[in-house]
Amino acid sequence: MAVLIAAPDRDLSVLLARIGELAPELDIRSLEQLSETTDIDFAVVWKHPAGLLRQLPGLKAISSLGAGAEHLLTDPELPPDLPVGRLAGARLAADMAAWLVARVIGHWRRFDQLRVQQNERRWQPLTPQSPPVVGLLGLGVMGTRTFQAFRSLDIPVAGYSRTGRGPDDLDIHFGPDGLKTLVSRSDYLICLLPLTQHTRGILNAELFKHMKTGSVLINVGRGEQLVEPDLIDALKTGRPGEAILDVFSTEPLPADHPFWNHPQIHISPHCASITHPREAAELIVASYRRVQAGKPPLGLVDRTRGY
Ligand code: NDP
Ligand code: OXD
Repeated sequence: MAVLIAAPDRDLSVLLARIGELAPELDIRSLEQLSETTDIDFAVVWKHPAGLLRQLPGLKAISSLGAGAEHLLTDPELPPDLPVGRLAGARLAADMAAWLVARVIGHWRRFDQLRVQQNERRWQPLTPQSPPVVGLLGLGVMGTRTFQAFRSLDIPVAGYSRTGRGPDDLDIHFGPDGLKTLVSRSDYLICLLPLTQHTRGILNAELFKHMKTGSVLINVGRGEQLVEPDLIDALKTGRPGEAILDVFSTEPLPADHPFWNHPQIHISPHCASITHPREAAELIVASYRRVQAGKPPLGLVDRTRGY
């Protein structure tokens, strides 16, 4: 029995070495060592090549190498009853929270203006405005850790989830009216939703109409959740006033895409939080041990719900 780890766009050397230290008895293969495939019973994949799953008839379970699993659920070759897991560890969530706190605080406290003043040798302390209200769309592993990070700084937070589930001490909205209420209160609206048939295109012209003038949209969920032409139009109205985007419908963002040099858009290349090789190694070993014991993999995804 063997585990395949397939992530063509990642350097897996640290991950594979760490698994070797943690569980030297495991037969771990990468895409480069794929001559024999019938004995692979667990695969951990990220942006796997088309056709890969067809070559793995012995799979008992599969896991995303990251938090999002939509890349697996949309593979037409995914066997219908195969349990699908994901790796959403504490480090991944903490890195996401840190990134979002940095983005919001840097914008609120006007770090870019301080740089301008430095360039002009101008000594002018900037008095902070009252703390902004942060609205979180999605209160799962990533959203909950992000809430805790903002809460620790006494920044007001409100949240939105499908069922109204989320941290006990958070003001949580749900349903279409709940979404409008949350959006209309937020100075920074952060999308941390998984990509599903219900969240595809959720950041659209209708939602932007409810945003505060001058507010900031931050998307770290998935690019397909944003209707990109709607955002370009909405920025002209000031609702939102700016957008901070880490994920895009097409990645890498094409060289001629209008987002690159839009003055109100700040982009990053899908790196708000990236699976940590050492944390992933521990989670993969733990997940495989569960599968070997006849249990579901870690972070079992509800395939009907889509996350
Ligand atoms: P979880 O599955 O733990 O949480 C999902 C959350 O979204 C839950 O609160 C769920 O609500 C809510 N939700 C799902 N569908 C809807 C809907 N239709 N309407 C309202 N709320 C909904 O996911 P994670 O927190 O672990 O990760 C979220 C996403 O973050 C990932 O899927 C990935 O796309 C993205 N991500 C991006 C990274 C980056 O670097 N840019 C890094 C890591 C993750 P409920 O609980 O009520 O069902
Ligand atoms: C993830 C990601 O889903 O990096 O883990 O986007």
